[in-house]
Amino acid sequence: MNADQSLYSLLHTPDGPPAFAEPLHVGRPNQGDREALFARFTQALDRNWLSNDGPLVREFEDRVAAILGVRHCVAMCNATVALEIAIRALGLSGEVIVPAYTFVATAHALQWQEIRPVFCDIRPDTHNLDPDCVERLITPRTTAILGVHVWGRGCDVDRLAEIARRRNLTLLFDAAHAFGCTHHSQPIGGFGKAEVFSFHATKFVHSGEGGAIATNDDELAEKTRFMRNFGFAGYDNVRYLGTNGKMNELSAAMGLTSLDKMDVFSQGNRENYQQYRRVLAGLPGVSVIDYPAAEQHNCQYIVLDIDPDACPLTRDQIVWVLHAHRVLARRYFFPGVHRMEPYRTEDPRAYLSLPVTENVVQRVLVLPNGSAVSAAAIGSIGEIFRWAFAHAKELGARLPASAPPGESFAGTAS
Ligand code: T4K
Repeated sequence: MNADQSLYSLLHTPDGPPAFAEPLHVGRPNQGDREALFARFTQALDRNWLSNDGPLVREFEDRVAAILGVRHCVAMCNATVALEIAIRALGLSGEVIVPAYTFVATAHALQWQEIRPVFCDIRPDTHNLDPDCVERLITPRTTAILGVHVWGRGCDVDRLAEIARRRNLTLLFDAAHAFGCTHHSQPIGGFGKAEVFSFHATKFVHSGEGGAIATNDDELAEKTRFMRNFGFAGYDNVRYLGTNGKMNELSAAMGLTSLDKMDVFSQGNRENYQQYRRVLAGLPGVSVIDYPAAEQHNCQYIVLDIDPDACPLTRDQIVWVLHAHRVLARRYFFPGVHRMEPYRTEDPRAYLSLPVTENVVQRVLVLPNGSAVSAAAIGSIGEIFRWAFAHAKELGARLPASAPPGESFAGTAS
């Protein structure tokens, strides 16, 4: 859908240009100290050792394991490959229960290995797996439950662990969002058989591209170390089917430099989170999801819940307005993994058993956060919201109620 010029002048407050000269992205990397980064690059270059279990990767693993309070951290090239390796090393097969409300990589890591992801509904208050639904989906082919700590808020770990124990299933977690977060005051990382983290550029702590398996299981750690290196257990000795999942030294340098600033990033994120709550307070139908006060949290994601019964604009109309101002808000994880290929073709009726997921994907809006986002920028975003809500009648009549797909959407607005 193309919006005409007058529509865009209508969107710009107050009749002026977009609020931001440059796009404000969800997922701009948190930047660590450049001198420290370049010093580590120099070390790696001086050593002439750039990959294959190098000293910076080892240091990164040791520091991550210490932060998570686990026996082992096995660093990988990204979280998707780390998930694939964990799934294979754990010997999963048949069916694995996963949320449909997640980034598509969670399901792909299973399907890639011809394991069927069985999509499970979530709880509206946590956006995480609903244990009652999990229980209903178990069949004789089920081998595991793969929970996702969405937005870094812990799954109902206790109930999932109880179900897994009682039904003899493996429990593992996709903790891509949850580095630096606790659940019941324990660091996320030590739950289930293994937890997988992402250190992608958009994550709270990042190594450009990167991921890791955290586990307290010695055997699993050893096996996944071999598997990330083609299965080699020394020269000429291949012990397992393997792949190339290695983290390289330059990524580890970036990861270590990011870890150095972890506390600064989380403090900045938390201040931004509180600032967002202040500037959006009182807008009808708009709430910023809570992070439990009793837990540590990285606050990397600013997640809005837009209540269609109370908000004068649809969630997607708000996206139109924000994109027109170059605030590239995201509808994570629209439209739900069950509506993406190949899953949609395999089970076109999956949505019927996912009512909460179906509802949540229509309501969620993620706003920019991280060290690239200033308090002043958040103030301007608040003004855009207030202006749009004050003109909701006119905007609501002119803007399409739903958004066109990603590419053209972002393209039109920039
Ligand atoms: N499980 C879960 C639950 C996950 O959320 C993810 C990844 C994974 C598993 C897999 O982890 P990895 O294999 O990636 O380690 C982004 C991230 O790429 C993805 O890592 C993340 N989750 C997901 C939630 O968000 P996209 O496709 O939505 O956005 P992307 O990568 O195009 O980046 C978003 C925006 O960030 C860009 O529009 C611009 C900005 N950006 C991005 C990069 C990479 C920058 O400004 N600079 C940059 O360097 O997936």
